[in-house]
Amino acid sequence: MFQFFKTSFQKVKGALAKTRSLLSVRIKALFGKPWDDSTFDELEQILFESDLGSTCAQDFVEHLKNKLRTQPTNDIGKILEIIQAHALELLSSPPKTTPLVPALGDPLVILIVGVNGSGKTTSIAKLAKTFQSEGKKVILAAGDTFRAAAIEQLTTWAERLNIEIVKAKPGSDPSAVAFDALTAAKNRKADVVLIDTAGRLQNKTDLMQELEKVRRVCKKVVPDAPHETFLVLDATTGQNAIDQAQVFHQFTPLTGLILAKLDGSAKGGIVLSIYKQIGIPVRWIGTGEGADDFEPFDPKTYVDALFD
Ligand SMILES: Nc1nc2c(ncn2[C@@H]2O[C@H](COP(=O)(O)OP(=O)(O)OP(=O)(O)O)[C@@H](O)[C@H]2O)c(=O)[nH]1
Ligand SMILES: [Mg+2]
Repeated sequence: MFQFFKTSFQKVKGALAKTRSLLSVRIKALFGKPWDDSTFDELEQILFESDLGSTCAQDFVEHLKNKLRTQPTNDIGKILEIIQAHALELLSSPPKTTPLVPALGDPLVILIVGVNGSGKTTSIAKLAKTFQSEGKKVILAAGDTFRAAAIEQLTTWAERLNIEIVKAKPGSDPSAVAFDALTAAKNRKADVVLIDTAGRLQNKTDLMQELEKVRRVCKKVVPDAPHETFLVLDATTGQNAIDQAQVFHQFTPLTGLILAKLDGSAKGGIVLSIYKQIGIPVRWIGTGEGADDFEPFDPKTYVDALFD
């Protein structure tokens, strides 16, 4: 057990190395020498550059200012503690959306959405492996029928992980693939169905209508499905990710976010901004391209790794 947590922390810490050098290392240097009011402007800039966004960066600066006014200290350890505690409080705020629990005998249906190249298919493989390691029977639905390569990519993962996949010819209706996958899951008593979707269509309206249809058709087989809808965000895209989350959430109620490619990003502060601005919980983080490079999002581990 202890070994698991240690590994998980090390992985998150590794993924956040770039952000840490931009964020906590600079904050330590900033408050490690005599400071005055102008120091807080520099702090705001550092937070902004780590992708907290302006609202969130200002909130952190105000919080620290207030704390230091009532309990003045020059101890950098204590100053970091104030920032860390504030981050943890933000990340522990209750989510605005709640996932549904499948009815007895029904599979858990998770719809995976996100823009082109954000990391959807890879995240599906990672989720599948996680459920598989818990002894669950998983079925993949190749709902990105827009490109032949997308179906092939998911098929390769399914073969590698030895997981069943339901697919159709490129160009066919994704909702039909979802219907077949859910029917197969019911017949074969599978525990989980993961549905891949296209990230790019002719335009936003087409994409949202397609997702809406997939949701509608899922309900014909499993009335409450999809129980979860995860939006995959590419952490390297920074504040753009916030806009994407807002657009998707407007059309397709999201129950959680998967933040992929955190390992390549210097913008790990985006997580704080996400909680401040949209309130949809980050559920998983992607820390690399392999099926094991995936960690459940834990606020404490994240904050510890960010400021370690
Ligand atoms: N470093 C890193 N790379 C990742 C991660 N997740 C995905 N990738 C890579 O990002 C690229 C795109 O990932 P996909 O899973 O194909 O993304 P997608 O959203 O399915 O893309 P489309 O199907 O084209 O819309 C691939 O090269 C993945 O290997 C991650 O957590 N870390
Ligand atoms: Mg894909």
